[in-house]
Amino acid sequence: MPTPTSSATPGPPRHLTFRILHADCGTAPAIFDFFVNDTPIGSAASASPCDCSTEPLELTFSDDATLPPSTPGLCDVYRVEVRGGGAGVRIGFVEVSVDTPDGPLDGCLFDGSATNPMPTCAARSVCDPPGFSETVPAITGSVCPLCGTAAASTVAQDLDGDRIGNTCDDTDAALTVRRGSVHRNTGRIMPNGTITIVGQVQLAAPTDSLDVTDGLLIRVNDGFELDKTFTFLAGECTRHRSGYINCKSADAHSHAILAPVRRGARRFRLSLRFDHLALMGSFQPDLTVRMTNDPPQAGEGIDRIGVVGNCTVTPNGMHCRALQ
Ligand SMILES: [Ca+2]
Ligand SMILES: [Ca+2]
Repeated sequence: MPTPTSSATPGPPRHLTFRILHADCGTAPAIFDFFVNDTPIGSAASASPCDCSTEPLELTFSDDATLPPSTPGLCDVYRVEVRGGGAGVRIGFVEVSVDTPDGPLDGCLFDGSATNPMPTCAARSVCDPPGFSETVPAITGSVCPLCGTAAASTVAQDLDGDRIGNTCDDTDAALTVRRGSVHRNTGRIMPNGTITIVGQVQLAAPTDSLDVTDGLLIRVNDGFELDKTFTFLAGECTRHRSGYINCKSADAHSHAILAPVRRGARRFRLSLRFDHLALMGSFQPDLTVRMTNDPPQAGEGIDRIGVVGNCTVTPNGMHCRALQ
């Protein structure tokens, strides 16, 4: 599993370039203030008129005296504030490009609106889709080092904001486990152990999604020796237009369903069932469920974790149910 390579020794500042596609329709030129990890690094006045500009304001910061030191392995948080609450300023996109020892890293912090699920900061005019937003007082986002073989993503690089990038973080978001049951194998010929989980997944950010194109990984642990990992391969998960996701292993022994609470909702009912399992031994609280997608590799993907306590241990299994 990839691990963050954070260290207490600060590294040299990372040089960076902000690009702000905007139109200034105020009575006086807007002033932008720039920050790295809450440290102010400079300001600039808007030079864009109130039209469908295609030329972003571009500012490079490379003065080691004003940039804060970087921490190897950790994300940096970039913020641009528009003085006066952003009145009269139409923001098309805000992109930041960062020079790191491993090469340039880009982040598209904003593109059209704060709820755009797919910001790309592609070259365009302020007026072209996905358009612009007015009266945006501040825009914030992270740019993170990568772990493993992960490909650079321009968006939502640190879902939980702990400054460990999604590809290095083994806990990116939470899921809720409402009920969980495990039964050990009692079959003499065919294994008949089972694990069933019922819970909920709430997407963690506007850019968060349940992309199961590459499959889905589920890991279930108890407080003792139970540690089972189930992998749904690419093609074993189907996503319907309503947002409903259905995964089924080729041997039909593993099932996962993520059903939006209503069409297009960002909250999903999770149900998992794994059967024909040769589970041995006894079980102990608590029951922990980890779900990883995009890609379905623990650590590198989006890892959502949930725990249920309040368990009853029986001779052949354990049943857990959230108290509320
Ligand atoms: Ca993180
Ligand atoms: Ca992760």
